[in-house]
Amino acid sequence: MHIDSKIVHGGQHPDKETGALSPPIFQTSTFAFRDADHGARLFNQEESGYIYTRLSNPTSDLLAKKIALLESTDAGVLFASGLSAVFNLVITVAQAGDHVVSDDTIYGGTFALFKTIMPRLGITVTFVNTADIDALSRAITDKTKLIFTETPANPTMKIVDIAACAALAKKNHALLCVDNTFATPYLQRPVELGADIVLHSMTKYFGGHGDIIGGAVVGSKEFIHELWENAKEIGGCISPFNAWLVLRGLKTLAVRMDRHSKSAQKIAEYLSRHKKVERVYFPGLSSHPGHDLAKKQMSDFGGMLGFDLKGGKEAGKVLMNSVKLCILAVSLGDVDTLIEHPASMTHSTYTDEELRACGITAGFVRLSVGLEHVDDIIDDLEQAMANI
Ligand code: LCS
Repeated sequence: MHIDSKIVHGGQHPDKETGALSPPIFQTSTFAFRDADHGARLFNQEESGYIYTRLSNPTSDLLAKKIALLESTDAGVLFASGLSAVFNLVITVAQAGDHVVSDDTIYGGTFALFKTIMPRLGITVTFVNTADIDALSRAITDKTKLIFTETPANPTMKIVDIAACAALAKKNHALLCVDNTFATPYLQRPVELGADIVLHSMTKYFGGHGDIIGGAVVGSKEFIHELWENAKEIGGCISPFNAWLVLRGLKTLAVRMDRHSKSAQKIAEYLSRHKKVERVYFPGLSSHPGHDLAKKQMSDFGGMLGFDLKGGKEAGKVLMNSVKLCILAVSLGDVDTLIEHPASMTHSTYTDEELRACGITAGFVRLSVGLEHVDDIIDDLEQAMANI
């Protein structure tokens, strides 16, 4: 089956009893036991079944299985947010005394979690450019349990060679986790390239409509069981209703990603011709350093892009304050085009030096290209550019 068809049908069937095409929402906190022994057997994991929604829920399970299927792996656990997914992942793979290598260009919230929270738990994190395989190799120690990377990276759209990172992880008995939020499995499937674990902020393209927060981790059955054992005690489960909204949003992922990608390509080309623009960051441009690699490991380039204006930060502010159709907001992957300033917003957890080191300039503007008519988005940017 093609990925488009898996996105529609994968893991889902009309309800056996009623024929309902849309899956029911099991909006319940708890599940009745048949008798006391049944309850005890479920708690003892001698029999499978539902106990309490923090542990598992049929609506969430359906979505977790579907994401695992789309990512060509076995199973998954869902969380209340993408960041909760990252936290649970790391504390499952690493304990006090262990080491994690993370890419230096990642979502600012993940960066803060790695920089400030993990060391408090005795887990040290080294930040490195994982696109530089020699640098990555040098950062790995005998305590390294996890390599964590995003590709395309938030917000610079840096492309990381997943297969090369996977080979290095294997050689060093560490696990490779790829945050696949920007690409989605429609455009890129890290497990097929050798990654062990895939993480998603479902808040973005999976939900697709800007109305939920959620996270997912998928991987091998054994790893996911271990993750679940921790997750149920930590308690950051997704709500059944949010899982259902993601199930609904996911159905249109393929058509949305096609449209996001096509419009982003056209906008990136428009921006790169613009006299007020210094540089455009979009892997679909042949000038992007990761263009060839992106062509190899992705089927299209996605809907995210960034750009520097010649007038730097002040020009960026004028632009963001002048847009009328685009919305000045963080988050991404929504129906609406969103514009934001990473250095003062999503990546304000980075110091100026850290921003410089990973190439996020003071004036960098990030655009999450939505599903409006592309010419209307360009017209809006054009009228805003006139104010600079
Ligand atoms: N991973 C990536 C690549 C992200 O972009 C985000 C959030 C997360 C994980 C965390 O997921 P959450 O907890 O928000 O569901 N990125 C955001 C951004 O760029 N703007 O606002 C949130």
